[in-house]
Amino acid sequence: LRLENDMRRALEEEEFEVHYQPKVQLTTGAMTGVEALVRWRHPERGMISPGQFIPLAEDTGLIVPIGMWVLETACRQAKEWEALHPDSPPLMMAVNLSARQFRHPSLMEDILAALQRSGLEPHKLQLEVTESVVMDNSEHAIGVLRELRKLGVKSAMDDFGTGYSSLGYLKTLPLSNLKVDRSFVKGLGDNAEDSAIVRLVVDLAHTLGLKVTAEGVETAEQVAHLKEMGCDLGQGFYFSRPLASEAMTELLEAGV
Ligand code: G
Ligand code: G
Ligand code: MN
Ligand code: NA
Repeated sequence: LRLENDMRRALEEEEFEVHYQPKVQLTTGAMTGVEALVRWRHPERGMISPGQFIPLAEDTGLIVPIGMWVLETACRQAKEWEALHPDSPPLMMAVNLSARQFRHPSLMEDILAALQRSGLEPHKLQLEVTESVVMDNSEHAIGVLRELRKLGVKSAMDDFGTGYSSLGYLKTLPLSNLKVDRSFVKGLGDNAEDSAIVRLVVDLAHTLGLKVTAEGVETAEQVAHLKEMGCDLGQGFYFSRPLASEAMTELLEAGV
């Protein structure tokens, strides 16, 4: 209860921060996007990770205003970084949407508002939703994804392989990217099952016309396997941990 009350105040007190983790094109090594990851700098408890407070924010509904703040902050940041990243391809800003945000009636309005207020072009924004969210309420989910596509906003299925996707249903979803869950990436090379699963997801995604991102990439060996499989993008500690905005700005200024 204490944490819940603290969270209600945290937005006004500006205790939330957004950190950014690079996504790297595996063939070139170029950073082509970042994922926005919220952090809470609590005045007494220090940094609280989203794993600890997002579930509570989801239960209380506070995820809607917090998520809106993250979205707008990330869009403004992406607009600011555009100038530092003039080479093609453009830098894609990915933002996570939780189940409650995805179902909220004001979602499309909120996204449009964030794009308009920041001036970010819709095709430079990608929204990451988990498998269970998209598979949960199919009619609604398809409707939202269609509207996003109409707007030009990209969408990714996060943590793919951990839920229960119907492959037939996946075919009908207007997505642009699949993110292979890090639990499968972890075993690449050592574990025949994990390697087979990742290869399958890469081939499936490409057959469906989607790009694939491997999450949780930690070793050069994993990168080699992913390249051999034709995986498009990698994200993980091997490339970079999530960085505060100042650190990411330095990285972009250095021309990475
Ligand atoms: O950064 P970390 O590994 O602690 O993130 C834990 C979980 O919190 C991840 O599943 C991530 O997707 C989620 N998360 C991080 N930032 C956000 C956010 O801004 N909104 C939502 N809904 N989830 C987030
Ligand atoms: O569920 P989601 O994929 O959105 O979770 C993103 C979280 O994963 C980030 O908060 C980040 O801290 C964590 N993460 C990013 N890269 C790695 C990695 O290479 N290994 C592990 N174990 N976690 C990672
Ligand atoms: Mn994510
Ligand atoms: Na993820």
